[in-house]
Amino acid sequence: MPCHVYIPTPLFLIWMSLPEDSHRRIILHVDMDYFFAQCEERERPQIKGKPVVICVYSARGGDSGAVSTSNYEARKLGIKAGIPISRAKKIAPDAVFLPVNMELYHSISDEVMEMIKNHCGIFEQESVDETFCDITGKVSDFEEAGILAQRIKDEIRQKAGLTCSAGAGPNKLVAKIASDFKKPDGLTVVKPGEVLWFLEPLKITELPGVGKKTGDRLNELGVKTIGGLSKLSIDELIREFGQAKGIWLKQASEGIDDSPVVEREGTEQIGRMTTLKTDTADPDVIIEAINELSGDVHRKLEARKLSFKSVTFVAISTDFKTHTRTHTLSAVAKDLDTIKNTAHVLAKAFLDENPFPLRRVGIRVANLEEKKGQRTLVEF
Ligand code: DGT
Ligand code: CA
Ligand code: CA
Repeated sequence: MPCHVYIPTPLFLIWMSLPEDSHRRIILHVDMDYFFAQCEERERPQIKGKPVVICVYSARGGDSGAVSTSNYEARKLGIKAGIPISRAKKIAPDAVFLPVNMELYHSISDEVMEMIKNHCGIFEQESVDETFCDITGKVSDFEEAGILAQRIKDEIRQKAGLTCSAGAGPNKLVAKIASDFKKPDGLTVVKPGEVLWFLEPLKITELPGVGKKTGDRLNELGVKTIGGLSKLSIDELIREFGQAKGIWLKQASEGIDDSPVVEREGTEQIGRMTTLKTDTADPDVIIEAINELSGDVHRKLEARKLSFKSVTFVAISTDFKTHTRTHTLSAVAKDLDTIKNTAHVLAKAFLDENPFPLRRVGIRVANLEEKKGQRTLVEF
């Protein structure tokens, strides 16, 4: 027969529970809003307010291909990632349709990720527009996590002119779901004690890793929400989905996730771009811009103790077309002069061939390695 006896918690028990608390993590996830489309809006302010659709055209020509993403004006009309371009054009013939420009999105991504990284402890970029940060060592509680997240959002808005959505939680799983909770321009902080309450009403497909197949099977079992999923027994889940997935689903439904935020070294490239004060084909103006950009890129390399093996000059002409010229060195290098001099040669060669005005220029270094290169000579 169970008997309930009130036992006041002795002080030493509260003290004993502290070491466990100190293992608590505070994880932040930042995801840029309608990223490709927002980058295009920043580049062309005149299209803001209109539906904007970013298209991946297939090799078949015409309008064959799919929508990569769209801004919120286009989403309201039903134009979403993955639908055929031809369908999007039927829905909104007057929308702004643009081809993907990865060069632009990567350079803006570098710009934003650098800002976030400067605020974070451990930083793990997950894709072109999102990142995890372990900020346990940077803030003392979830209140402060919210303040830090707001500061990062403000900086991205002021310096890059872009909005993003952020989520903070006790692990990566909860932080990621939280960043998606209010979009666009959202900020959601989920404290450890609120995790179950937060997850309970959400659709199972909100769990990253639950795709259509698992979602459909769970629906057949009568499960629609994460709360509903948490009520299935571990045995039932293992029977349905196998050992590994069954255990994962059980834990995820309870907001449990121990995966660490892991710094990824040697991201493939580091780049910087700038918009020229006026559209120009003047080599002197372009060389001056290159010198400034090279300095920025070099500082980023130094900060991460990386060397590089290739240098790219990027030019965006007034018709928004992106042109690139790359040179691969015969050995890794790490110095500013190699970046600058290589970029000068590439830019001059490009301008000789293409004497039209440029709107934006950029520098990118790639094939990054942990620093060991000593070369200072430019080789062509
Ligand atoms: P959001 O985060 O809901 O405000 O909107 P997005 O557009 O940022 O969506 P997200 O975070 O899933 O994806 C980031 C970028 O990745 C997006 O701007 C375009 C690209 N992307 C997303 N889904 C697809 C897709 O199905 N196909 C292609 N080609 N690109 C995609
Ligand atoms: Ca996004
Ligand atoms: Ca994303």
